[in-house]
Amino acid sequence: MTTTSRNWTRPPLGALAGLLAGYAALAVAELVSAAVRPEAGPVIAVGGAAIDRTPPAFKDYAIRHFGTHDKLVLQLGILAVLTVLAIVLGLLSLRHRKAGALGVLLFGVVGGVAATGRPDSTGISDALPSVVGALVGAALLYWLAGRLTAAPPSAAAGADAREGGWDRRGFIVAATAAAAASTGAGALGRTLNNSRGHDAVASRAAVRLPKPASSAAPVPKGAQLRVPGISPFITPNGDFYRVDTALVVPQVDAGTWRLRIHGKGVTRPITVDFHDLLHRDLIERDITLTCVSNEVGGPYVGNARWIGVRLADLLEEAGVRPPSKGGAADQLVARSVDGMTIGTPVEDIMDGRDAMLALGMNGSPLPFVHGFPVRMLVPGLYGYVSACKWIQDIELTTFDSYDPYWVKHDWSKKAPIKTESRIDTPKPFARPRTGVTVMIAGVAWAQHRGIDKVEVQVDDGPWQRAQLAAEDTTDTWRQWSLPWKPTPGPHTLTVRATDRTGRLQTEKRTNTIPNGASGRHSVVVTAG
Ligand SMILES: Nc1nc2c(c(=O)[nH]1)N[C@H]1C(S)=C(S)[C@@H](COP(=O)(O)O)O[C@H]1N2
Ligand SMILES: [Mo]
Repeated sequence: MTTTSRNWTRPPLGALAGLLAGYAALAVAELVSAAVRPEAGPVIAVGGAAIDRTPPAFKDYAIRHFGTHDKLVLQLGILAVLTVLAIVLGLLSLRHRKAGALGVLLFGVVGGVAATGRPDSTGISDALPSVVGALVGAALLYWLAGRLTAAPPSAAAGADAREGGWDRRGFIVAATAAAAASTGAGALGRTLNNSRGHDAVASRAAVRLPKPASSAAPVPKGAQLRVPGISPFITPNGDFYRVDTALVVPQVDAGTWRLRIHGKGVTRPITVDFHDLLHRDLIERDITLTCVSNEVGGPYVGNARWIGVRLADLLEEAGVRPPSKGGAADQLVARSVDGMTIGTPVEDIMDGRDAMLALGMNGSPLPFVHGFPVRMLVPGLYGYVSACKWIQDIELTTFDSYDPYWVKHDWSKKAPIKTESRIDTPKPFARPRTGVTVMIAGVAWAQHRGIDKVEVQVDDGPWQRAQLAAEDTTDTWRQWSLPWKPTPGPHTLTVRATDRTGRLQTEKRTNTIPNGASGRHSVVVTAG
């Protein structure tokens, strides 16, 4: 009787001990990370390390399928794995107390190594949250497992407790106390970590964007077609796609932010602060940004009105010359506060286009997720080779001597945006009414070259010229539309654009890796 009851209760209690130890470890780690850096917490560090090591194809898959939720999915996945491991270690500790505790320590070491190995790591102290958390978790597991295997102190325990052959009272007291203490530590850590962002939030709220010295012309009236379902010409900030490797959105205080420009061919290195930038001559420009991970027909493209400082002006002040004028550096490497590195051709930045350090997006300071306080933008280039968010350092170097982050991950060193077009409406599998005219409409882009023609094909019919919306600038996308009266049954609608260099959007399908997807967008609808 006694043995059955022990066999029945002990494994669940062992699992519970493991879970409590894991919970305590994470809670303590959260608290310690508040003293070190929030980004050094074990889940963030392991998640970040996972992102760094994910093969590009899989990362692309994750971005496509989870979109902006990819990071949430990753963190939930890590927590799920940790939960299983905690249970396993709890069960193990019933038989081998030391092994269970050592197992917890081992995961602390893994977390610590992950944290110090991240590109934004500030040193060995980044290992502390994981290691200290694991020490506490290991000690707790060792103690709890001891209660589960020890005979109860015969004087204090009643007959019931003795029957199971374990210290029921000691376990319950220790478990309850540990759960309460962990919750307290975790909550305190969370609060401290969250309060770190307060200065940054206040500094953003205080920003007043001055009137630009060079304003953008108003968006031409005809640039926005009145077609339901088409992407708005200007993408509101809240709808603008987000792609980056940051599990914790950097919250930079504009008041302490600095940007340094230095490196090869820089005769006068400069450091600017936010106030300096804000009070220079500002330009305002409409620029359509596109991610290299955007599939044909995909959502990772957006158009905004940006305000910033011409990057070429700053580079000239620093004494930089483009390679075509004898400059020594052909690559500009931008570094962000989260350790991202992005490499851009110096020639492109200095060839007269509106490459900028942007401070404003659609009339407000940059949102935190889009790079507050300052990001880079270069019309015509995919984001991963031009659009460094949370920028803090610019180094002039050469393509031969340095590979930035994405290039190390198998993407091309240089990547101009490919001519592309997308059908926004009708949506795939829509059911338009036979014989009733509907609008086929969408957007086309070939930044810095401009869109000259968009054509639509219904099934295997002739290519029909769509009506183009008014052009804002060659750096922005262009809307288009074509009325269509469907005949009954299924139809495939396909779109293709021609850019101002006369180049027709290729029908050849390529992957997003290494330098952007190509091919034509099709939508299948059925008229009934
Ligand atoms: N610091 C930092 N900047 C970054 C990235 C990043 O991961 N980290 N991703 C780049 C990529 S791949 C793109 S497409 C753009 C996306 O900018 P958005 O998120 O504002 O749309 O930012 C670029 N700048
Ligand atoms: Mo991107």
